[in-house]
Amino acid sequence: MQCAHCQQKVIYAKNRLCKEHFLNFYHKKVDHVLRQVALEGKKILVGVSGGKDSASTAHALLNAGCSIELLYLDLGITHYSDESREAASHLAEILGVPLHILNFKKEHFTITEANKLIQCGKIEGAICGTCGLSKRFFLNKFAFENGFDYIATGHCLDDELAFIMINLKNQDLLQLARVGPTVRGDLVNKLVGKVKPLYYLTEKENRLYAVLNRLPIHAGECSYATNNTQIAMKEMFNIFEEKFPHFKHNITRSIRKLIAESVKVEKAVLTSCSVCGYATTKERSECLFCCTKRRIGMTLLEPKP
Ligand code: Q46
Ligand code: ZN
Ligand code: ZN
Repeated sequence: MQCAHCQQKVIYAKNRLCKEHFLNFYHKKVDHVLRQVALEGKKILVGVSGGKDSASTAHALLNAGCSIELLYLDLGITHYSDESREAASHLAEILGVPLHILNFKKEHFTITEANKLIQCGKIEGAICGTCGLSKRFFLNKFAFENGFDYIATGHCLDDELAFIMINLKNQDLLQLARVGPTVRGDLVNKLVGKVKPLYYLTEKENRLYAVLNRLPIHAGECSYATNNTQIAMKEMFNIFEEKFPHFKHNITRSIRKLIAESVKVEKAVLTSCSVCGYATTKERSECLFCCTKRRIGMTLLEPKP
């Protein structure tokens, strides 16, 4: 099949694009997000996981002329963390940018330790919730302490749609106010601004971008992914997308419009956590992360029967 714009062979069938036109299409989608934030001359921290989405984020930001450094969070998940850390190191080498590594084992608890406590009923919650909370906390803390202006993550259209659907399922309309490609920083409350450069791109497009640019990626999955609601939802959306092209894009756009028109959210009043000094809501003197850390810490110290 021939490209819709030139004589070259198609490599992306959905939009009938050759390699060159696919890369143009991809960079335009990234530019669309970057135009919404002024990143020129700003110091950007990219959270990398060793996977295709964050690797593509780092590459696309460099291509757009941004100044980036990478942060890899070592979650301490047996095998998975070692292999993904290697991919992240290789990526930093290829891109020629600094890589920082923050080890959960040194900071508090590993995700493997937390999961054991959840499995035997010593602490409540789902492991992916604890993992996500810890990742967000450390990404922000590291960026704030090291003077970064923005945090960039590999969140893409699939993540956004899954986030929307989970909150609709849970009837948590207030959470829906968090959708969108950028979040403004609030340095008084030690919150660094966030940007999702791949917001308008799908995981499939990110995988193709990573392959075309020969980016080192770790394709293995975390051993706890089978319990991840987001991943289960994404698999269903892929079936819809196959049957109804642009399903993900159109549904996300429609829901964002509905949210903008109907969900009125009062901005939460923030204050400092009494333990770590980072942001928490005025109703909760200890932030959610410190509360989780304290519960896990207390459980680990409990004497064995
Ligand atoms: S790393 Fe962490 Fe994921 Fe593993 S424990 Fe769940 S959230 S599945 S993207
Ligand atoms: Zn072409
Ligand atoms: Zn705290």
